[in-house]
Amino acid sequence: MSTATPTKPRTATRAKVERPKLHKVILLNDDYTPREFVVRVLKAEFRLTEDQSYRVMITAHRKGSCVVAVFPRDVAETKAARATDAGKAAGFPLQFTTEPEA
Ligand code: TYC
Repeated sequence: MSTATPTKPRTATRAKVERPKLHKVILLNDDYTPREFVVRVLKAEFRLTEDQSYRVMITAHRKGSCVVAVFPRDVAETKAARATDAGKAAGFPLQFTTEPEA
C-alpha cells in the first residue's frame, strides 16, 4: 500500500468569460441639419473637442456616415438616442445609430 498522499486529479475549470462586445455610435449625414449644430451635439454628448467634432461631422457630410466612438452596448444606445433627440428637439432630422463592433 502506498503511503504517498494520493493526488486528486485536478481539472482545470477556467470559466471562459468573454468580454462584452463594444458598440459603435455612427453619425449619419442628412441635407438639413446645420454643420455647426452637428458639431455642438458631438461636443456636448460625446465630449469630443471642437476639432474632433468638426472632423467627424465633415467625414459624415462627405461620406454619408462616420463612427463617433465605441462604448458598451447600453451606453452606446443611450448616447445615440440622446444625440438624436437633441436634433429632433431643435427640429432637425439628425440621426445617430449603433452597431456591434466586428
Ligand atoms: N449635410 C449637412 C449640411 O450640409 C451637415 C451635416 C453633416 C448633417 C453631418 C449631418 O451627420 C451630419 N448642412
